[in-house]
Amino acid sequence: ADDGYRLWLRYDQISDPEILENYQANLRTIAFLGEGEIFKTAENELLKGLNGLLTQKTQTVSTQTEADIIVGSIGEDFSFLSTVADENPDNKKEEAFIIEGFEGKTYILGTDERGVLYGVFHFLRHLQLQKPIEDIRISQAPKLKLRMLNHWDNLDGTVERGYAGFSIWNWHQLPEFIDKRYIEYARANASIGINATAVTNVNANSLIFREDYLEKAAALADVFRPYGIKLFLTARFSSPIELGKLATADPMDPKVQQWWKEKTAELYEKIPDFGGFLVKANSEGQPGPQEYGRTHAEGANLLADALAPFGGVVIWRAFVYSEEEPVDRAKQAYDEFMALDGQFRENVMVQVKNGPIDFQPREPIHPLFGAMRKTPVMMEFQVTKEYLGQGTHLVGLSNMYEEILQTDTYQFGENSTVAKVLDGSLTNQKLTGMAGVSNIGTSRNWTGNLFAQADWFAYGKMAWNPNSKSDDIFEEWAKLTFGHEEQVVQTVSSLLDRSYEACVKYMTPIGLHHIMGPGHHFGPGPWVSEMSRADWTSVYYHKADSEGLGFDRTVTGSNALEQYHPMLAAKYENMETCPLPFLLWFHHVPWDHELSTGNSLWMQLVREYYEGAEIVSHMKEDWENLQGMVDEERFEHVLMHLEIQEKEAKWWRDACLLYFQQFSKMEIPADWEQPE
Ligand code: GCW
Repeated sequence: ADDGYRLWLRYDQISDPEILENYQANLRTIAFLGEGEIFKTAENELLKGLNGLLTQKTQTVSTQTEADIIVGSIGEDFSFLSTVADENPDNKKEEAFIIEGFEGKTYILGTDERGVLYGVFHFLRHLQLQKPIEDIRISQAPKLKLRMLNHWDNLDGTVERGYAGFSIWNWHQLPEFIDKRYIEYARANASIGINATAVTNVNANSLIFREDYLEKAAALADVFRPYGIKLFLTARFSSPIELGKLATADPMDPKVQQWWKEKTAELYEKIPDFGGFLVKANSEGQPGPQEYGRTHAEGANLLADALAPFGGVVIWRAFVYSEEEPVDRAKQAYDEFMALDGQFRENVMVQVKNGPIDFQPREPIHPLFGAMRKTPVMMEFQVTKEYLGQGTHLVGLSNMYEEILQTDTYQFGENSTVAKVLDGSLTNQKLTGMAGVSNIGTSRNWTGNLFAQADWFAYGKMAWNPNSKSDDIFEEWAKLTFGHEEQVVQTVSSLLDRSYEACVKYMTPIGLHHIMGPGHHFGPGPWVSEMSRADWTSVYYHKADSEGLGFDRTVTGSNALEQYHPMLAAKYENMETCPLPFLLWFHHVPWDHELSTGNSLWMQLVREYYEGAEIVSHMKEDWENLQGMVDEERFEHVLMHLEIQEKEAKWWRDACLLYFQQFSKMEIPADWEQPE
């Protein structure tokens, strides 16, 4: 047993004897026609994978004629393959691959080394999934260029909002000691197409730029490079003061500009393929250009100018909110950034969280998607689950990713989904990308909660192709992780599929948000807290009173709605027609108001809280039925978490309903029909 350490890369022998026999006969020899560090990784991975999946040892041969599998570059030599010959534009993009069966041989070809590596991992998955290889014909290119993880890992080993133990980066022992985990980490990421990582927290420490730390970072970059992964670091805006001993960090000060130029040059000397800086500035107390009366654009451009000669990029986060009491925190990022569109250098990307508040179980899309169009806008998704049960609850995030990515922004006419905005096709952006806040830690299975591995996997898939379907991802992950037994696959997929909606219902149904306990953000806390700032207490967000519940963001309230395209705003602006999942996000609704379901708001709230908790009980029962079909270790691991989740879903339900009942003064009828 490995406690789940192997993730989805479990190359155990193919279980179906017929399929195994077929693979054995057709995959005996490989010709590797290429070279380079990443190509070599692809070679090793393919051999390692095949030697696990098959009983025979795969032989390497030097000529195509002798080979069953040919690994190389897409090019004219292979124009006899339909995937090469056809005018598929994807075949010319960077990092693309094709896999095709032709006259008894299998071809795995890439446009570049990374493409080959991704093709190899895809092919191995194809075999793990026990799919036929005869007529295999796959052609893929990533839709987004930067597919990135953001670690909120501090240099002292703690992880902000991390629920899987401590940071896997052992800064103390780097650069000499290279933990095997770093390699396994790079490999797991490469297997799902992730090509960049920022290893330090956005609440950054300027120490990372000290020479000894740069050596440590360079050692990590060396480990990641053969897997096609670029290293990024987070930059603390005040570093010139803290590290450079300058009196200011003002972006207009020539000494400050010089400091960043020199620091960046030093970085590239140590890490020639360094990706760039990820920055959180003027948000939650972090230093930034506004302290000097400068804008986000002026701050970002300072770093962009330092990086430009080396081809690096600045990723500037739009997650900002001020210390002053805001009218509506949901509006601030749009207000600050829209005015700056067009003022950023070419090598700046703005990274926007999926929703306008902060990684809530469910949020409408962030209004900046599609609105900001002269600047490349990047998605920031959460993979860790700060407000979604953290390391304890089973909540498949893929459905949330899909819901957001498939939402229509209407910014370029109908069907301009967030996915299309991100891939640059609507905005003509050259830089495109997605970031996921990592859920990885020192826990033996990487993510603490075993099912959280599925979120890491799904994130990679969505970054590769934002039009991916969660249902496919769930089934694939289930098979790769737990094998092919039908009931197991069905149950695992269905747990992932039902869990997101269940969580939204037992935590924040009908558009409620940010009613978690203050600070830790785990359990329920809709009541007034002792926190000093108005927007740090839940009552700010739910606005419960004797009249009703919900945050009025229409014209009669904060009018955050006006930040959306009028066609999207029109969907939400009317209380009668606003989709239920967003009703209390945009409206203050009277308790006895009759909703489209025929229930009063109060009864709908009761129903959804009960339904959410009920689904978790069913999930637990379904899992229990797998006893004996899943190895005991993982079976117990998941069961214990589900038991906690069942208890806590009821805690959420009861705490929130009892709290809101003080305002609604309405009963839960004794004879009401509880959801099944
Ligand atoms: O959700 C909030 C978290 C902070 C986090 C911040 C951010 C890294 O509570 O812990 O800080 O978001 O995204 O910057």
